[in-house]
Amino acid sequence: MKDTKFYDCRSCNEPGLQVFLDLGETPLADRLLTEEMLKHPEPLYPLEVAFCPHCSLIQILKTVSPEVLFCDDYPYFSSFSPALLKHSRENVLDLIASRDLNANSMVVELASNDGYLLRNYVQNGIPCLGIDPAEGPAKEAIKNNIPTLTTFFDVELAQSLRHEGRAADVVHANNVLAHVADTNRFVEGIGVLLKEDGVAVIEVPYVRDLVDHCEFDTIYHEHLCYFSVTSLDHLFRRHSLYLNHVKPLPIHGGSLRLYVNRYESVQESVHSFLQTETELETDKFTYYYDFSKTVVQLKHTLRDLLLSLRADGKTIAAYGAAAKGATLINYVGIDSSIIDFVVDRNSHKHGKYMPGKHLPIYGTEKLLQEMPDYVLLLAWNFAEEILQQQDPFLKAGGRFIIPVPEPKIV
Ligand code: DWN
Repeated sequence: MKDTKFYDCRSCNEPGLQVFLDLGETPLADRLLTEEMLKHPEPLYPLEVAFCPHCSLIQILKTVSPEVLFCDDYPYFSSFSPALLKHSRENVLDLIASRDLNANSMVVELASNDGYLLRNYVQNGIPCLGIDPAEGPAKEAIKNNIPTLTTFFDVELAQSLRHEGRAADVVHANNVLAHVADTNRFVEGIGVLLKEDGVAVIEVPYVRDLVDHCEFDTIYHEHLCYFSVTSLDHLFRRHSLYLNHVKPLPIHGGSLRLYVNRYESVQESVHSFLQTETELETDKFTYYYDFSKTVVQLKHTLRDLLLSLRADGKTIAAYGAAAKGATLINYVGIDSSIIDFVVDRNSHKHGKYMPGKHLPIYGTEKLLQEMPDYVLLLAWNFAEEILQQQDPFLKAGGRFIIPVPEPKIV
């Protein structure tokens, strides 16, 4: 087993992390390349995944600096997904009603991206503030009149907001808790920002879904942690915060919506998740070691399928210049000898190249133009929406390959 003595757990700070999966030296998943960048060496970083025997947190060993990861040309804009927009709107409308939010309320979103969620508060006249360090998405939010600070969230910012009288009735933090280099300080900051009776509504990918559906491609350097309810409960209690309710969600391949308060009132939903995780032994190394064997098997099965299709003279493209897609093509070894091009609706990604394998990225209209025989769906988490959208391509005889939990042609 790898020597991890230079790494302590990101949550409990205990030593003794146990590596169960090594995805190899990997490029940054959202560092899409321009023509100019292709002329220079591409930085690669180790991508080893470990289990903490003390608090059960799954985490990667390597920390790539946030300034490098969420740089000014960070390409991810949440609003390119209608399903995500609908999901977020429903969440906001539910909170406005259930917490009687009004013009005297304050809502803060951490990692507010392009205003995909806060737009719903602005439309309902509820004061809100977005915080996101990525310049591109933040600029888009500000352009759409969503108050946004283009910076990282930390305890100091939480304290200054509180002193300015902007303590929050609701703090949203979707797909960011796993991303922060200092997990404990981030959670501490949430506690500072929250009003006494406020609620933090946090969405994170659920590590059980990652294991159950072999979603190994959701492992990349932006995602430092992979949470179970057990590990989350430890994390929040360490900062006198309480995970009082948990709601499973289908978004992003399976996530949890966490309701966290400064007071303890733990509901049955949390007890149920904790009980199930104990029964499944998600607090044991073997649960994750067994998963790693499934990942290796999937790598070979998918690669063999693609190679056999190519050997039969078939043409293959890919859909979704997603971060997860970068992990998948680099770990499985899918290069331009297999995939001719990638398409994506996000125009910020057009004309660029995928990390590592440098596959060119075009608009989705290219599918009907080129009519590849097969399309590898790298954004499989939006399969329903994308297959519906690509019905003309399917009707013209095109087929999609959904790569996880095991390769399936539809
Ligand atoms: O945690 C993160 C997740 C939430 O989003 C971020 N660190 C980075 C990002 O990961 P991802 O790029 O794997 O996320 P998505 O949302 O699964 O990426 C989907 C890609 O597919 C985007 O580039 C948009 C594109 N897309 C498309 O071309 N047509 C998406 C939909 C729904 C579509 O219809």
